[in-house]
Formats: sequence, C-alpha cells, structure tokens
Amino acid sequence: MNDLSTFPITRKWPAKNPDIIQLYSLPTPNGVKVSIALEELGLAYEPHRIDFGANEQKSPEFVSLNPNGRIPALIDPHGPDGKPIGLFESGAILWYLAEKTGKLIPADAAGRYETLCWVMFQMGGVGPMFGQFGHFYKFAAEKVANNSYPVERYRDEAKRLLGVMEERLKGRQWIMGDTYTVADIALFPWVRGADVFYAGRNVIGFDDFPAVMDWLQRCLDRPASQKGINIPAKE
Ligand SMILES: N[C@@H](CCC(=O)N[C@@H](CS)C(=O)NCC(=O)O)C(=O)O
Repeated sequence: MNDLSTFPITRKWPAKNPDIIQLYSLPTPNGVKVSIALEELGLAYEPHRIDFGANEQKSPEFVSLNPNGRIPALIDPHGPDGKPIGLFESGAILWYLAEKTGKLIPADAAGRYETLCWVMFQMGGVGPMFGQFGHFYKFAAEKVANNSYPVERYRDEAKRLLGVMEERLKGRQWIMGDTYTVADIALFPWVRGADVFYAGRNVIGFDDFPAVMDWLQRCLDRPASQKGINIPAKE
C-alpha cells in the first residue's frame, strides 16, 4: 500500500484507496480529457470533485499539487521507478498515461511525435481560443455588449482552428488515422464544449465542418467517452 501523506492535497481530499490513481477534477473540457483516457485505458482511479463554487482549485492543498490552481491534477501512486508522482496540465497527464501504458499512442516513434504535435495544437490553440470565445460569448456577454471585437476575434479563431481539423480529418477516422489516440481525447471535449457549454454551434458554424462533426460523433459514441464525460459526478 502506498503512502500518499507527502502530498498535502490528500489531507483535504483523502484517498480511500491510496494504491490507485487519484484524480482531482470536474467534468469540464480539460477535466474530462483525463477521466475519458482513464476509462479508455481501464485503469483504476479515484475521482475527487473540486468545487469551483468554493474556489477549491485555489486552496493551498490543491495548489500544492498544481501551482497553477486549475483542474485537472492527478497522483499516480505507481509512477516512474514505482514511486508516487504528482502531475498537472491535462496534455502532460494524457501523455504520461499514454507512455505509462503504451496505449492511446501509435507504436512507432514518428507516429508518437505526430500525435504530440496534435496534443500541443489543442493545448496551445483550441483550448485557449475556444475558452476565450466561451468567456466573451457566454460568460462575460454583458461586459462586452458594446464591443463586438472580442467575440468576433475568438469566434474567427475557433472557425480557423476547426478548419485545420476539418482538413486533417477528411478521409481519416481519427486524428492519427486508424489509431484512436490521446490527440482525439484532447480535442473532442473542446469541440463538444463549444456547443454544450457555450451554445456556440451556430455562431461558430459547426455545419461548415462536416468531417469534424462526424469525428466528434464517433468520439462521443465510444463507451469510455460516455462514462468519462460525467466524471467526477456530483455526489
Ligand atoms: N492548460 C490547463 C488548463 C486548465 C484549466 O483551464 N482548467 C479550468 C477548467 S477547464 C479551471 O480549472 N478553471 C478554474 C480557474 O481558472 O480557477 C490544462 O489543460 O490542464
């Protein structure tokens, strides 16, 4: 049995089973990437729900694991050399899980680097741009009621990025062709989120990207996606 007491976060969110992966998250686009990957991989894990309403992601215990104060974060009691490891940043967590298991990434080195490019494309492009679109279009709509520029700027970036994905997905089942990878898992919750969380389907023009929409449906149809997308559930 592993001792996770060196991780202060476990004082606020105690591990029932310290021998399995501890996930600190919420079902947001960044959060569900990790729960979906864990479900795909069939790894045992214990989800802890971080309450944004109580600003728990900025609590000293949470920040001790992720200095950036944002979900998701994770502890694997069986990290490199069998020692516990703490991780944050969803892209890094996805990559760690893929390398740990040798799954959700291609077998060859070139394919792995190509997958990493698409994970970075999500982390540096799709996530931040879609997130800003959602902020100005939905959450701060009143603050920018007299200035259409922020919504237009991020709507156009969202469209441009979907255009990049559309070209990539034409004639491909998944981002990496026949292999379902962490690149798909990084990207699809953000495309879904632009619709489900931001109600931006029409203003972004989802129908202009049929290959992306077909791929999104294929991603959503996977049993692991159906399960992971709601984790951590409300108690
Ligand atoms: N680049 C980070 C972004 C994480 C992030 O922005 N998480 C959001 C939820 S999707 C969050 O925790 N927001 C709460 C806050 O900013 O206080 C990642 O991919 O893990």
